[in-house]
Amino acid sequence: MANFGVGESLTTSASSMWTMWWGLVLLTIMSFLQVLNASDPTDLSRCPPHLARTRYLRAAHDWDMCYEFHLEERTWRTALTLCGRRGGTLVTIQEARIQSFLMRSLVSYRWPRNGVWIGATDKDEEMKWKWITGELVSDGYSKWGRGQPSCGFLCFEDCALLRWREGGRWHDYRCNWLEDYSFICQFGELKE
Ligand SMILES: [Ca+2]
Repeated sequence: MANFGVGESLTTSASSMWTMWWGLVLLTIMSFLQVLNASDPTDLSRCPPHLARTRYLRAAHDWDMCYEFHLEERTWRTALTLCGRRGGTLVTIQEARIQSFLMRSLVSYRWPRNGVWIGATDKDEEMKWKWITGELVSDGYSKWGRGQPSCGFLCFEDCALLRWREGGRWHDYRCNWLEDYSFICQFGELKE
């Protein structure tokens, strides 16, 4: 009888170990899927509803932003206005992870344009570059190309352009005059 009791409890503990093991496997798979989902740029569920759900819209859930990539080429000022009309703004890149996200996206699109307008300008005060959301570029991340930005003769170049085939380095360009490039708008993700 005693032996039977031991055998039974052994069987019970083996099956509960088995259950635990499967439980762990399941938990691991679920948390892995959760991580995948949390970083999935094609999950557009929290992007503002008026934005078209095309492959040119991507979401960065880690910092709650949606990015709309525009192939059409405009001046910096027009691009700024177009983003604003849609309730967003030209993209701001205050952190390295934002630059990496944008670069990964441009690579995945095989973006056919080299120049992409970003939302930095020194039009208010020469060589004092600011994001259009107000922060000074010099206070945070930046990725200027060699010798950029510059203020040569008359300092006409007041707007920032990302050249993605140059490792995503930034250059200063004229905001308005015969300078048409693609651009990226950004929009805050809606709260869950
Ligand atoms: Ca300037």
